[in-house]
Amino acid sequence: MKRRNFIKRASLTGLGLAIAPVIASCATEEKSTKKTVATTGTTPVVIGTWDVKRSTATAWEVIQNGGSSLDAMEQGCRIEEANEKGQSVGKGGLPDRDGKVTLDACIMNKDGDYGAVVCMQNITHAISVARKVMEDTPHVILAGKGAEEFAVSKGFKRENLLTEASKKAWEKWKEKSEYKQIINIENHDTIGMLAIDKKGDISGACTTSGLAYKMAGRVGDSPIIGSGLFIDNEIGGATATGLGEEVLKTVGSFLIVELMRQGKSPQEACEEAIKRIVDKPNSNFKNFQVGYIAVNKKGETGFYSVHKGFTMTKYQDGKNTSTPSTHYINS
Ligand code: SD4
Repeated sequence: MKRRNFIKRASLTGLGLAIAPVIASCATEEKSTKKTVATTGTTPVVIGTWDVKRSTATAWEVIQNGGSSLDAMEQGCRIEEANEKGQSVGKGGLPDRDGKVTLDACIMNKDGDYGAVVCMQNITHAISVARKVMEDTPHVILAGKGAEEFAVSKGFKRENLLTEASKKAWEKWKEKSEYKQIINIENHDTIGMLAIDKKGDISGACTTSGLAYKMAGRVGDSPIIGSGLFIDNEIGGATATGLGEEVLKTVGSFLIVELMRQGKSPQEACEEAIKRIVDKPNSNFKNFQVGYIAVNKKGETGFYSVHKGFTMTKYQDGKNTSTPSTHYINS
């Protein structure tokens, strides 16, 4: 039954009296949701997880030249994917426990479209393959061999992603083969990026080689919509880094966007999402890191993590800066 007809019929009965306040409050809620949406006057902004100034600068330039936030996200992530020194993204990423580098990535545009690859080998620019999945296939996720073959069919070159440095690190790890979560306190890791372009449109992207020495076939939060990344062009976007299992279990990025929809600032929403993780029964949060960054439609940003050591890079008003995050554990 259409809402208008339902209201009309309900008002002919006693039920009408009972539900009138409910309908009225829904209408107010609808109004107040819309109030949080600023559609004009947004200044462009680019943010990224960790110290990724080269990526944010690249994305910023795309936007300054009139490019879309989607192009900016792809170009920004490609910088880190090609950076062999970064051992958690693209080429040079640390392998799984069998010595294979497997990549996860996703991208999301202003229209709520999304594309991802999971557990893909031998292709450096996972983010660009994810974009092709979004734009050139009827699907949203391609995995493993299928993703790799799709990439090759689109002209991507197969490459060995295991660099000498990452191979050495893996060989050293194999001496003990001890698997424990590493709290990422170095200033570089999985890259998640969010941007608003000159038209005020928001896009996001996230790319990673996942956790070092993970089990073969393991997929983290980074390529999963709502967990590693979520965009709602009316509200804002969020992306995550850290122990993906914990982000997945709380659908962290979607949660942050929904909290912003309810009126929370990006900072408050990131803090609440971290709190959901640490407040879980038997949460082992002293032993893992999770960090979130978020932006709302007005271009306001927020970031927060469980532990010290997380940073966010932001390019806005012509300035490219990395800032240490505030964190839940204060020791
Ligand atoms: C994952 N979230 O695969 C990624 C890894 C990461 O900082 O972000 N590390 O779980």
